[in-house]
Amino acid sequence: MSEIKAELKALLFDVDGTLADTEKDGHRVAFNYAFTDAGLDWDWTPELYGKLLAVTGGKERMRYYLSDFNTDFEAPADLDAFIRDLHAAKTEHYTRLLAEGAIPLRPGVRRLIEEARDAGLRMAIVTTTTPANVEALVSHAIAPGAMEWFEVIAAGDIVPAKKPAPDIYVWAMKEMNLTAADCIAFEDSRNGILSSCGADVKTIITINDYTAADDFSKAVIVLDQMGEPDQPFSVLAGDAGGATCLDMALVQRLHSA
Ligand code: XBP
Ligand code: MG
Repeated sequence: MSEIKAELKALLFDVDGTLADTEKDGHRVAFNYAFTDAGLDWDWTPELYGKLLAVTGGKERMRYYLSDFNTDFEAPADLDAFIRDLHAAKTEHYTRLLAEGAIPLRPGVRRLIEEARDAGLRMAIVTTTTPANVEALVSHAIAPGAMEWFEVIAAGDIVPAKKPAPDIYVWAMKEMNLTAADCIAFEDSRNGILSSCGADVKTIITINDYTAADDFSKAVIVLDQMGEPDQPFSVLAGDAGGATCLDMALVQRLHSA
Protein backbone atom coordinates (compact mmCIF):
# COMPACT_ATOMS: atom_id res chain seq x y z
CA MET A 1 0.00 0.00 0.00
CA SER A 2 1.52 3.35 -0.98
CA GLU A 3 1.63 6.10 1.62
CA ILE A 4 -0.10 9.36 0.70
CA LYS A 5 2.36 12.21 1.30
CA ALA A 6 1.13 15.64 2.33
CA GLU A 7 1.88 18.42 -0.12
CA LEU A 8 4.31 21.08 1.10
CA LYS A 9 2.31 24.25 1.66
CA ALA A 10 4.41 26.46 3.93
CA LEU A 11 7.95 27.35 4.93
CA LEU A 12 8.45 28.32 8.58
CA PHE A 13 11.59 30.37 9.17
CA ASP A 14 13.47 30.90 12.38
CA VAL A 15 15.21 34.29 12.42
CA ASP A 16 18.31 34.57 14.60
CA GLY A 17 21.14 32.44 13.30
CA THR A 18 19.02 31.15 10.39
CA LEU A 19 18.17 34.18 8.25
CA ALA A 20 21.19 36.13 9.49
CA ASP A 21 24.06 35.76 11.95
CA THR A 22 22.50 38.20 14.38
CA GLU A 23 23.67 36.92 17.73
CA LYS A 24 27.37 37.81 18.10
CA ASP A 25 27.46 41.10 16.19
CA GLY A 26 23.85 42.17 16.70
CA HIS A 27 22.03 41.08 19.84
CA ARG A 28 25.20 40.72 21.96
CA VAL A 29 26.45 44.17 21.00
CA ALA A 30 23.02 45.72 21.64
CA PHE A 31 22.83 44.11 25.09
CA ASN A 32 26.24 45.58 25.94
CA TYR A 33 25.19 49.07 24.77
CA ALA A 34 22.10 48.86 26.97
CA PHE A 35 24.18 47.76 29.96
CA THR A 36 26.59 50.68 29.48
CA ASP A 37 23.70 53.15 29.10
CA ALA A 38 22.30 51.90 32.41
CA GLY A 39 25.66 52.35 34.15
CA LEU A 40 26.22 48.60 34.53
CA ASP A 41 29.69 47.08 34.13
CA TRP A 42 28.30 43.87 32.60
CA ASP A 43 30.30 42.78 29.57
CA TRP A 44 28.93 39.94 27.47
CA THR A 45 31.96 38.70 25.55
CA PRO A 46 31.45 36.47 22.47
CA GLU A 47 32.49 33.48 24.58
CA LEU A 48 30.17 34.23 27.51
CA TYR A 49 27.35 34.95 25.07
CA GLY A 50 27.76 31.45 23.63
CA LYS A 51 26.97 30.08 27.09
CA LEU A 52 24.08 32.50 27.62
CA LEU A 53 22.47 31.34 24.36
CA ALA A 54 21.43 28.19 26.23
CA VAL A 55 18.45 30.30 27.27
CA THR A 56 16.23 31.82 24.57
CA GLY A 57 14.60 35.22 24.92
CA GLY A 58 16.55 38.34 25.85
CA LYS A 59 14.73 38.98 29.14
CA GLU A 60 15.07 35.34 30.13
CA ARG A 61 18.76 35.41 29.11
CA MET A 62 19.46 38.37 31.42
CA ARG A 63 17.84 36.54 34.32
CA TYR A 64 19.97 33.49 33.53
CA TYR A 65 23.07 35.69 33.54
CA LEU A 66 22.19 37.00 37.00
CA SER A 67 21.33 33.60 38.43
CA ASP A 68 24.31 31.68 37.01
CA PHE A 69 27.09 34.10 36.01
CA ASN A 70 26.77 37.29 38.07
CA THR A 71 25.47 36.07 41.39
CA ASP A 72 27.01 38.94 43.37
CA PHE A 73 24.88 41.56 41.65
CA GLU A 74 22.48 43.23 44.07
CA ALA A 75 19.23 43.11 42.15
CA PRO A 76 16.86 46.07 42.49
CA ALA A 77 13.59 45.52 44.38
CA ASP A 78 11.59 45.53 41.16
CA LEU A 79 13.69 43.12 39.09
CA ASP A 80 10.92 42.63 36.50
CA ALA A 81 10.81 46.35 35.67
CA PHE A 82 14.61 46.56 35.67
CA ILE A 83 14.90 43.71 33.16
CA ARG A 84 12.01 45.05 31.08
CA ASP A 85 13.64 48.50 30.81
CA LEU A 86 17.06 47.07 29.96
CA HIS A 87 15.47 44.90 27.30
CA ALA A 88 13.56 47.81 25.77
CA ALA A 89 16.83 49.77 25.54
CA LYS A 90 18.56 46.76 24.01
CA THR A 91 15.80 46.47 21.39
CA GLU A 92 16.30 50.16 20.47
CA HIS A 93 20.02 49.56 19.96
CA TYR A 94 19.46 46.35 18.03
CA THR A 95 16.93 47.81 15.60
CA ARG A 96 19.22 50.81 15.04
CA LEU A 97 22.13 48.48 14.23
CA LEU A 98 19.97 46.67 11.69
CA ALA A 99 18.75 49.94 10.16
CA GLU A 100 22.42 50.85 9.69
CA GLY A 101 22.83 47.60 7.72
CA ALA A 102 25.11 45.99 10.33
CA ILE A 103 23.87 42.44 9.69
CA PRO A 104 23.45 40.93 6.19
CA LEU A 105 21.37 37.86 5.32
CA ARG A 106 23.16 34.52 5.30
CA PRO A 107 24.08 33.06 1.87
CA GLY A 108 21.13 31.65 -0.05
CA VAL A 109 18.42 33.07 2.20
CA ARG A 110 17.17 35.73 -0.22
CA ARG A 111 17.38 33.33 -3.17
CA LEU A 112 15.35 30.63 -1.39
CA ILE A 113 12.72 33.06 -0.08
CA GLU A 114 12.26 34.60 -3.53
CA GLU A 115 12.04 31.16 -5.13
CA ALA A 116 9.43 30.05 -2.59
CA ARG A 117 7.43 33.22 -3.18
CA ASP A 118 7.49 32.72 -6.94
CA ALA A 119 6.33 29.14 -6.41
CA GLY A 120 3.35 30.34 -4.34
CA LEU A 121 4.48 28.74 -1.09
CA ARG A 122 3.10 30.27 2.10
CA MET A 123 5.70 31.62 4.53
CA ALA A 124 5.86 32.50 8.21
CA ILE A 125 8.39 33.65 10.76
CA VAL A 126 8.63 31.54 13.93
CA THR A 127 11.06 33.08 16.40
CA THR A 128 11.83 33.87 19.98
CA THR A 129 13.00 37.39 19.30
CA THR A 130 10.96 40.56 19.77
CA PRO A 131 8.58 41.52 16.88
CA ALA A 132 10.36 44.88 16.35
CA ASN A 133 13.59 42.97 15.71
CA VAL A 134 11.93 40.79 13.06
CA GLU A 135 10.58 43.85 11.30
CA ALA A 136 14.00 45.53 11.40
CA LEU A 137 15.77 42.52 9.90
CA VAL A 138 13.15 41.66 7.30
CA SER A 139 12.65 45.21 6.04
CA HIS A 140 16.31 46.26 6.12
CA ALA A 141 18.05 43.04 5.09
CA ILE A 142 15.44 41.49 2.74
CA ALA A 143 13.41 44.35 1.24
CA PRO A 144 11.39 47.35 2.51
CA GLY A 145 8.02 45.66 1.87
CA ALA A 146 9.10 42.12 2.72
CA MET A 147 7.13 41.85 5.98
CA GLU A 148 4.08 41.27 3.77
CA TRP A 149 5.69 38.20 2.27
CA PHE A 150 5.17 36.45 5.61
CA GLU A 151 1.61 35.50 6.40
CA VAL A 152 2.24 35.15 10.14
CA ILE A 153 4.91 36.63 12.38
CA ALA A 154 5.07 34.38 15.44
CA ALA A 155 7.53 36.18 17.70
CA GLY A 156 8.59 37.12 21.21
CA ASP A 157 6.15 36.87 24.09
CA ILE A 158 3.23 35.74 21.91
CA VAL A 159 3.44 32.40 23.72
CA PRO A 160 4.71 32.29 27.31
CA ALA A 161 6.86 29.18 26.79
CA LYS A 162 9.60 30.11 24.31
CA LYS A 163 11.76 27.67 22.30
CA PRO A 164 12.72 24.87 23.04
CA ALA A 165 8.99 24.50 23.82
CA PRO A 166 6.99 23.67 20.66
CA ASP A 167 4.33 26.29 21.50
CA ILE A 168 5.45 28.97 19.02
CA TYR A 169 5.32 26.50 16.09
CA VAL A 170 1.97 25.18 17.24
CA TRP A 171 0.67 28.75 17.49
CA ALA A 172 1.90 29.70 14.00
CA MET A 173 0.41 26.62 12.32
CA LYS A 174 -2.92 27.16 14.08
CA GLU A 175 -3.00 30.76 12.82
CA MET A 176 -2.34 29.49 9.28
CA ASN A 177 -4.80 26.61 9.60
CA LEU A 178 -2.05 24.15 8.65
CA THR A 179 -0.87 20.84 10.06
CA ALA A 180 2.75 19.92 10.74
CA ALA A 181 2.77 17.69 7.67
CA ASP A 182 1.99 20.73 5.48
CA CYS A 183 5.13 22.55 6.63
CA ILE A 184 8.90 22.49 6.78
CA ALA A 185 11.00 24.50 9.25
CA PHE A 186 14.39 26.19 8.94
CA GLU A 187 16.40 26.38 12.14
CA ASP A 188 20.00 26.80 13.29
CA SER A 189 20.09 25.67 16.91
CA ARG A 190 19.31 22.89 19.35
CA ASN A 191 16.64 24.98 21.07
CA GLY A 192 15.16 25.71 17.64
CA ILE A 193 14.96 22.10 16.48
CA LEU A 194 13.61 20.93 19.82
CA SER A 195 10.79 23.41 19.27
CA SER A 196 10.08 22.58 15.61
CA CYS A 197 10.44 18.82 16.02
CA GLY A 198 8.45 19.03 19.25
CA ALA A 199 5.65 20.33 17.02
CA ASP A 200 6.35 17.46 14.55
CA VAL A 201 7.60 19.76 11.77
CA LYS A 202 10.37 18.40 9.55
CA THR A 203 13.39 20.63 9.98
CA ILE A 204 16.31 21.75 7.83
CA ILE A 205 19.33 22.96 9.81
CA THR A 206 21.94 25.49 8.76
CA ILE A 207 24.54 25.65 11.51
CA ASN A 208 26.57 28.65 12.64
CA ASP A 209 29.62 29.13 14.87
CA TYR A 210 27.58 29.04 18.07
CA THR A 211 25.58 25.93 17.15
CA ALA A 212 28.06 23.76 15.19
CA ALA A 213 28.41 21.26 18.05
CA ASP A 214 24.66 21.01 18.82
CA ASP A 215 22.75 17.73 18.53
CA PHE A 216 20.80 17.84 15.27
CA SER A 217 20.03 14.14 14.98
CA LYS A 218 16.34 14.86 14.27
CA ALA A 219 17.03 17.16 11.31
CA VAL A 220 16.13 16.05 7.76
CA ILE A 221 19.45 17.55 6.69
CA VAL A 222 22.26 19.53 8.34
CA LEU A 223 24.07 22.10 6.17
CA ASP A 224 26.76 24.66 6.88
CA GLN A 225 24.68 27.25 4.94
CA MET A 226 21.91 27.37 2.34
CA GLY A 227 24.52 28.18 -0.27
CA GLU A 228 24.39 29.81 -3.68
CA PRO A 229 24.97 28.27 -7.13
CA ASP A 230 28.52 29.69 -7.06
CA GLN A 231 28.98 29.12 -3.30
CA PRO A 232 28.08 25.47 -2.62
CA PHE A 233 26.96 24.27 0.81
CA SER A 234 28.63 21.47 2.75
CA VAL A 235 26.34 18.65 3.81
CA LEU A 236 27.13 17.77 7.42
CA ALA A 237 24.42 15.13 7.83
CA GLY A 238 21.72 13.75 5.55
CA ASP A 239 21.43 13.41 1.79
CA ALA A 240 21.24 16.35 -0.61
CA GLY A 241 20.99 14.02 -3.62
CA GLY A 242 23.81 15.78 -5.43
CA ALA A 243 22.41 19.31 -4.99
CA THR A 244 24.95 22.02 -4.21
CA CYS A 245 22.64 24.66 -2.76
CA LEU A 246 19.30 24.63 -0.97
CA ASP A 247 16.66 25.34 -3.60
CA MET A 248 12.93 24.57 -3.64
CA ALA A 249 13.50 21.28 -5.49
CA LEU A 250 15.65 20.05 -2.61
CA VAL A 251 13.28 21.46 0.02
CA GLN A 252 10.39 19.56 -1.64
CA ARG A 253 12.45 16.34 -1.75
CA LEU A 254 13.40 16.68 1.92
CA HIS A 255 9.77 17.31 2.85
CA SER A 256 8.51 14.21 1.09
CA ALA A 257 11.40 11.92 2.10
C1 XBP B 1 16.63 33.96 19.28
C2 XBP B 1 16.58 34.31 20.69
C3 XBP B 1 16.39 35.71 21.03
C4 XBP B 1 17.51 36.60 20.60
C5 XBP B 1 17.42 37.95 21.27
O1 XBP B 1 16.01 32.73 19.07
O2 XBP B 1 16.70 33.47 21.56
O3 XBP B 1 16.24 35.80 22.42
O4 XBP B 1 18.74 36.02 20.97
O5 XBP B 1 16.21 38.58 20.98
P1 XBP B 1 15.50 32.28 17.62
P2 XBP B 1 15.34 39.25 22.15
O6 XBP B 1 16.73 31.83 16.88
O7 XBP B 1 14.57 31.18 17.91
O8 XBP B 1 14.83 33.42 16.96
O9 XBP B 1 16.26 40.02 23.01
O10 XBP B 1 14.34 40.13 21.41
O11 XBP B 1 14.68 38.13 22.89
MG1 MG C 1 17.83 30.59 15.74
